[in-house]
Amino acid sequence: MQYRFPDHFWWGSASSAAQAEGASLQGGKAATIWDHWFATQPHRFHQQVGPEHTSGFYQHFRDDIALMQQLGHNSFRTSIAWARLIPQGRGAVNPEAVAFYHAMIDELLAKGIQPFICLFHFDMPLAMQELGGWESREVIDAYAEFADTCFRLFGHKVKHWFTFNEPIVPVEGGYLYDFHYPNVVDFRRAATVAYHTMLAHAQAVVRYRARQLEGQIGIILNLTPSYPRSQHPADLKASQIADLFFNRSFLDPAVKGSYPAELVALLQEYDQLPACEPGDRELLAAGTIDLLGVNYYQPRRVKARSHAINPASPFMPEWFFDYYEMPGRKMNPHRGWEIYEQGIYDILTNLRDNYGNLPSYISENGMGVEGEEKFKGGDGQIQDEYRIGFIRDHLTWLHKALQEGCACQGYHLWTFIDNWSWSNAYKNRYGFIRLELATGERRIKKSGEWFADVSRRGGF
Ligand code: BGP
Repeated sequence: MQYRFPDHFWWGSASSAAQAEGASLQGGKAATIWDHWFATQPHRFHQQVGPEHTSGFYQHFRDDIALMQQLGHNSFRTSIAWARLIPQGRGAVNPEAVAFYHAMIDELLAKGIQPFICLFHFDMPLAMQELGGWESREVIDAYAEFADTCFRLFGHKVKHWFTFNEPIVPVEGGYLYDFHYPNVVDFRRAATVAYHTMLAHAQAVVRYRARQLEGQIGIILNLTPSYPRSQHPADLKASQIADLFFNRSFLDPAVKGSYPAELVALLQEYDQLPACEPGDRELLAAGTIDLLGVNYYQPRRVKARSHAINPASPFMPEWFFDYYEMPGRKMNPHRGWEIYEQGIYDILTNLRDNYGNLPSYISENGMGVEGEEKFKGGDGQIQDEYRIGFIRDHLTWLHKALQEGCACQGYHLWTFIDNWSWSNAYKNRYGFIRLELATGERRIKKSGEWFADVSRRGGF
């Protein structure tokens, strides 16, 4: 074996409640912003397929968990839907949801699979959005109550908790670039949402620690290294600022308990700072994490801007850099994303050198493929050699990082089974398992068989 991984390495995959459960208005669950947005603007969703059309984990979780066992999983991450557990966002707890999540967690444990549970994966309850979503401090308090309810109900079974998945995405999607509800484009409101999300995160961490449970709490961030076009000072500055906006805006408060001074100064200079209140600073400092989940798909390449900014245009991060297309970059042509395996190593060594080498794991990595049915073999199985290569090459760089002392404890693929992905619906398939939309039939892809073997042998 060329690449052997540590004995207790976490092998598995990740999913989320809204993308897997289905039953989006059943079992006592109330609407999220996704149910609402689809009901009002279905044309914003690929082929007008909405959040009801998932793989149906709510009904099929036992069969699906049996498949996870076949895939050699020793861990699996999903989320608890706030709007299922506490339909109005605060107040009454839904007993059907309590029963469902207990049954799901018990089933995972019975199959030797550690549940990794995230508390917010883009799925704001509509009732909370109506209060202003993350712009409202009331919603922060409601989220902290929800998180504490989860710790009280499931904290003796679940040992790995995550407050948020990719918290920057609802900021970008909902308040900057118009790809999530509520479709606002306004940087200062985006900054408020980002800031309040971290306050909510910190409150949940404080609540978790107060319960003195045996387990760890962390956050999952999509860390996208910012690579400069050249070593010219203007390109370097562009990449440093992109890094401040898109990585350090969440990484620094989560790991160090405070924001980078350069980011605060920059937002102050452009009058974009969100309002702070007494006690915020101390709360953030108390919200540092035990464990970091890293989602990594593709790098961000940038260069100094080549055109002047229209001073009358809205303030945007792109005032400080242009995107850069590197000649000869390796592409996943089925998704239109660059593939740069070394990015995983660069992230982990950065965490080692600049963030105290805190415990981390790769919580999402994966390859989306549009039109994947064209890769079906004669017997109907998806022959996804490209995905095997993708995973293997990323694991090779992860292994190198481990050899050099990085504290990375596992690798989860996005995702277990082809799933509904927000406004992209089923456009890009990512799963170890093929889902036939018409019949609901599940079939392990070639990559799933390969991964099961790697996880059982502890390497390749
Ligand atoms: C990640 C999200 C996932 C999933 C994935 C694939 O950023 O955490 O929820 O959606 O991206 O995205 P897409 O379907 O747009 O390719």
